[in-house]
Amino acid sequence: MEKKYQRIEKEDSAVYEALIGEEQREADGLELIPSENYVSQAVREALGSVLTNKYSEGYPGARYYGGQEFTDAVERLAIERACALFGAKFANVQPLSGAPANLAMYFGLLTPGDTVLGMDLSHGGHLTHGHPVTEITKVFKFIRYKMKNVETGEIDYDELRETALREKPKIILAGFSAYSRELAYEKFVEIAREVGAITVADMAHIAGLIAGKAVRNPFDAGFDVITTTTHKTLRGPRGGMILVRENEAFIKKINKAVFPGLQGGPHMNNIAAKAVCFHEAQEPSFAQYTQQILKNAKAMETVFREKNVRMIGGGTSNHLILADVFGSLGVSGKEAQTVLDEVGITVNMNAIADDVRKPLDPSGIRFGTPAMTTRGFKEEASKKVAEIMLDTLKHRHNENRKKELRKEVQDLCRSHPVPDSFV
Ligand code: DSN
Repeated sequence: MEKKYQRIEKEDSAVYEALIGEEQREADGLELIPSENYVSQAVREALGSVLTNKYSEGYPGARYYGGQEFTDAVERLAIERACALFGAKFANVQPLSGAPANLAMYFGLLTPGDTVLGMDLSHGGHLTHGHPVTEITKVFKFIRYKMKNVETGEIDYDELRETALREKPKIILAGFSAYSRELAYEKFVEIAREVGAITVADMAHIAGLIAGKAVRNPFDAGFDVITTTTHKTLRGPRGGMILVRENEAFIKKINKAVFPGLQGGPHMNNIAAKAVCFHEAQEPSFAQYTQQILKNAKAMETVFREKNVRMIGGGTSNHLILADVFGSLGVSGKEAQTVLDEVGITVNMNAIADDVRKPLDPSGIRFGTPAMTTRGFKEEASKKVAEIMLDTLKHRHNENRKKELRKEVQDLCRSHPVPDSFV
């Protein structure tokens, strides 16, 4: 195998050691954080390209600095491919990540003081959907909807409608970072039309699943805007994006909010990597990959159900599972995360709906299948991983058993090496 990071090794040993350490960690451990994935070598080449040298404030054909023939070409490609992939008329590919994409969407579409109706964080929403700790809540008013039934994951659409009729939000926001079921997008659109709100879906977690048609596209139900990251199920570089289904006035306002409103020069190396990832996501093999993500999550669900572990939403219809390990196994989310790390399985502790425990030591763990599916895991191996997880939690005080389980994880990793190409 070609030796990696040769120049860094020669010139900067401290950084080299960190890079090699992370290479090893990713190869020898199982990554189950549902928002993480492995990118292709092609995406990494774009990220490491000369485009990192260039300032390109503005948009293709309308930049503030010279020398833009190649940056324009690459950003146009990224926009065209994003639009084709998601059925959008317009795209802004400059947001640096998901949080900046949501900020730009809010500032583009709202006036200070306006109201946004989004999903409660503890019921699966996201910090950027108006959690009180975020600065954006000083500018806009955020109100919440929740699940009606935590055991099925059903959203309380009646309450959502009543709240919308009473509070007259300007945006109704669908989307989540810890919710395992599909949303009834039509209901959001119906309620939004009744109150004159714009519909926005933050699909950061499921963008790849939508691109691969493994789950529904909110645009098909009439959503106006989608915000997303590009590095989760979509398997691209760390970055963000905003898509507009058809309203030209919306994209004009969003473009102004991204630049010059909130950001400076776009990261053109990153935009090139987004273009590469969108190209990869157009391949038929990508659709198969996204179907397999769902099959693997279902396989893990089966094991957790057989062992009577409570799953918020009752299981999964997407790539992730949120398990109430404290309620079912008497082990807190933090302890579960730590002990799973010891055997080489990375998950994250996560609050469950209306959690009585604290965010830094909640009741749940959140895990998912995008990264392991990239490594070629199928249903049987996924079940094995779920069994190892539960075995580890059960024997968390037994050092010998944990050593054996660590070995099993390593064997699984060695038989499923991280690939570097997907086309
Ligand atoms: N940190 C991401 C996640 O893990 O879901 C979202 O911001």
